[in-house]
Amino acid sequence: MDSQTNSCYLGFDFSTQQLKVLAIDERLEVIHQNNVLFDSELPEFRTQGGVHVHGDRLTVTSPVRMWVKAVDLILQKMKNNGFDFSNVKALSGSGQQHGSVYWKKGARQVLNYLDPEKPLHDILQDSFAVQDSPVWMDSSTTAQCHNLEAAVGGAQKLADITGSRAYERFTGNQIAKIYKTKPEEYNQTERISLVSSFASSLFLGDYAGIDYSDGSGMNLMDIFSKQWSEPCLKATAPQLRDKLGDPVASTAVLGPVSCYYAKRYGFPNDCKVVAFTGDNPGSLAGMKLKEGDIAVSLGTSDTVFLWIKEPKPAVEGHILCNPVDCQSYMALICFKNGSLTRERIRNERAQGSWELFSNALRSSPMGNNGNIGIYFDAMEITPPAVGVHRFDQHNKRVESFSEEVEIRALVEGQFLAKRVHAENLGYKIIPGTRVLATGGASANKHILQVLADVFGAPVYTIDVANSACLGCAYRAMHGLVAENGVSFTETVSRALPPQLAVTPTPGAQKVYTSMLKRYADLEARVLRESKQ
Ligand code: XUL
Repeated sequence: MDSQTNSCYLGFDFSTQQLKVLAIDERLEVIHQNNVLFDSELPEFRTQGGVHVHGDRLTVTSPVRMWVKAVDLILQKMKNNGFDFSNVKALSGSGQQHGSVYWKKGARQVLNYLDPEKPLHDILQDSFAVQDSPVWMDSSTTAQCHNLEAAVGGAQKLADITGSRAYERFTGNQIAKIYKTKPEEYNQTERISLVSSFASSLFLGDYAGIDYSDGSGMNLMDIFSKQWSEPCLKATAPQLRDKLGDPVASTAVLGPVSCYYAKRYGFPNDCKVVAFTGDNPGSLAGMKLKEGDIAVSLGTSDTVFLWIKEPKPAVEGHILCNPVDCQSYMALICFKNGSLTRERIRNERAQGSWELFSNALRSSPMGNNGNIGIYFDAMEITPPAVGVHRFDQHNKRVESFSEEVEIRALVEGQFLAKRVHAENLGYKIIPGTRVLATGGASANKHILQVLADVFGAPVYTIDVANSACLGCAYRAMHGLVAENGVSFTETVSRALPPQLAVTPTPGAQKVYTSMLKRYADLEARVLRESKQ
């Protein structure tokens, strides 16, 4: 084989519980996978699920040196498994979103001269001003969120700038808390990275810029100008612009890998580091989403990923810069009442049997004769309301539905909600739109049929195991040609396409266009009434 066919690309994922890596070859086939589990393989850091939950139950951190040591370990494991680093043309990666790393004054110098005789965790042991990095599970910054929204003129205003209203886990609010509670450490900080840009800094041997896409999860960046927002910086902490460095395009080649990796592991000297990004943006790349597509993950909570051209930020959901196309955006919407609610209705109305549940879907008509149900067993995120609400064809509240009507009302209601909230953020179904379904319930064709009918688009199923890693291996490959105008979609066109599961039933569009409007009005009514 010539060297061209041996070429490969690495994608890392610094997730909450583990560090993962995956290698693909030129044909986009996965040729190697490895991982390091934080709790069991790095027990000296005493994490549970990769984190420390502090006494107030709200503060959640991870030891930054654990992540550094995980890099030593994963590269060593790859080497022990005979992985040939000399074929790696480019690498990229992702990190859990929102987490922050505080590099101490002088750390850049240390990064620039990494001694290949030593492991990273020895070299960098004194390089952090804050040892315990706040992560996305932290929800201790409510005061900082109020302060930020007030400073810029309210929640919608903040969303108009940064793509999201203030969220406790978002990095700006975490930085504001560090500044308030650890002013000395803040002053000692030379550079603040996200988990993703911290990870790319390790490979680059220099501070790596925060990419536009993960940078959109900070409540600090103007997602339209792709620059830090002065009013947000000002409301957060002093000298923040210098500590953050300039944001970079998500597709950018940051430079060659540090010679540390060439000498210690045998990477080629010209192996490129492509900007790292957040894990959700990484997954969007791994799912090979295209303009107009929508990915629906049907799990404990249901998550929707969208590719959007003209976003309309709102006080619900998140708009992020798109990680594979700088002209576009992506949106993330989380619905709390997913499979637990589907299982409750299956247990109560279909004797616990998915078969009976599916039979009910098959034998009931599209549009459910005008009956609509909203099932928020737990306080919903999108929208923030709770309770079970049933309406008949005249929008009149009713106490109960028959078994068959209830089952269809639940599934239709869940999918109508997804479409309504996606469209609220600027999503448009276009010719060629695909719905990509993943997660437990995506195995049920009858549920997928309702999904196809409500969206009026074909539904494909995809396997998203390690999608963030895979997406970043694709991004590494794309980074090398992005400057020449080659699109990400073109780069991944050789990968296996998703499986077509179902197509919309004729007549579906007519039924659901009017139902969508009714659903939106009824949901707004539920929200209004719940606030009274
Ligand atoms: C997204 C979020 C999580 C983390 C998990 O806003 O907080 O999905 O990215 O790794």
